[in-house]
Amino acid sequence: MSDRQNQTGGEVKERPEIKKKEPTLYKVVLLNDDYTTMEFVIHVLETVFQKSPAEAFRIMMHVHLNGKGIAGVYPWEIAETKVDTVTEMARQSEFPLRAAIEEV
Ligand code: TYC
Repeated sequence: MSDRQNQTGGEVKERPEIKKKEPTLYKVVLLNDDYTTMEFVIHVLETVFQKSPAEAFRIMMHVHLNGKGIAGVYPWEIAETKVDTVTEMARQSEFPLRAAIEEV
């Protein structure tokens, strides 16, 4: 192997492998409706979004009073899976609860 192959043009790469791209994050929001029970929404927040009982109650009341509220913030594929899980849990329990994704 010739020496020339390992020579650069003199440029120096500064930490080229260290810079990491942050994933774009998305909000999963819960939407209010008149029929889903408060208890069910709290259950969803605790099981799908890993909220404490107190935080789940707070978020549920925020959605109830304001129309919508943030359940969590995630990279796209995880946000999509959370929405699918909420939709399927609501369907099985025959509640109209809906979740949506919004850009942060
Ligand atoms: N508004 C519902 C009720 O009074 C409770 C509720 C809260 C429903 C949050 C949906 O995302 C929701 N039973």
